[in-house]
Amino acid sequence: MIVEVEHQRHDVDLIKIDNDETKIVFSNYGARIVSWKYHDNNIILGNVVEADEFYFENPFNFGATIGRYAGRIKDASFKLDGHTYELENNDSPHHIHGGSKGLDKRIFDYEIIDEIGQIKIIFTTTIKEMEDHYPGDMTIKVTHTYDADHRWTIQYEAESTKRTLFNPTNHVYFNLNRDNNVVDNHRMSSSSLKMYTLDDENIVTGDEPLNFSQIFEDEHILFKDIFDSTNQKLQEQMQRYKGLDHPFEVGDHQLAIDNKEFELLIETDMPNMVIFTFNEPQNWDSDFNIYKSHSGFTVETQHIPNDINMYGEKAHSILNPHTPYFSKTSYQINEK
Ligand code: G6D
Repeated sequence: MIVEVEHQRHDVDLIKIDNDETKIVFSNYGARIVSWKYHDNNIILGNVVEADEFYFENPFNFGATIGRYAGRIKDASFKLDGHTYELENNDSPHHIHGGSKGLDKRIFDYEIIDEIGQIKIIFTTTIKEMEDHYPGDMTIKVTHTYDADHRWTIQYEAESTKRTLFNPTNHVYFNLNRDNNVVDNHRMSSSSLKMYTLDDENIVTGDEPLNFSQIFEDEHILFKDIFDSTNQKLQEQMQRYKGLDHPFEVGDHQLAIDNKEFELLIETDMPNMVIFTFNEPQNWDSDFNIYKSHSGFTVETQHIPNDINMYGEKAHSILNPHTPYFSKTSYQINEK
């Protein structure tokens, strides 16, 4: 495996890893993935342009590390230890993606470790309570590892000076089609798939999740069959959102997504995955916007969004002071 660094403008670096059949590129801007190719096939979105301008402008958080809190927090507000914290309502009236000072907008420091059979990039940054209005100053480490088996692993490590919320994810969009046509032909497979429903403002309802094993009676489920389902509750969600933008509970913390040529295996220690099928990309008025509805899908591993307002002190996203946070997710690509 070979690794090299390319410096762009605005302090943005690209860290390019070559593993023969596959090539992957990361950046210090948002500790993000920029490109992942299997031979000539782009398997993630964004790799058409490796330019810094694209990532600064892009409103869809392509490939970025998202935090402190990945999903929406209802009414941009939460209570912890009897104190009410008001966050930025950047998805008015709600808060999303950690706000405009979130991890995706930061230039991280980094160090490259070239080991036998794998290359690690350790990205580090700090975030202060004055910047994003969550309690506590934090040190954050995001390690991207790429190994000889074409597996990309992300490890999140963090520590806070005060009791706070921490629920990060990565916002990469995949498309396994050689022609990069819409992802409706991709299948998702897991031993169990349960989808949480959303109200009309993208907030988790807390209702019993929809059990896909009962609706589809198959372990392999086509995205198109989900979009066109005649199951009343699922149809209502698909009509409202024009696709998936939903948290799932996934059997054994493992999900496979495939088309005829490739299979993507996702494993995580997180209990939930938010699957978003890029439903309305047309709202971005830019020459960079070459995307249409369902041009890609995300698999954002995390604790269920808005857990702090649903479960209070029992929310898993609460991080105690001076207590190390750790979580890990991997994505592996195989050619069939
Ligand atoms: C997240 O859930 C959200 C979407 O609603 C949003 O449009 C996207 O990020 C950019 O996945």
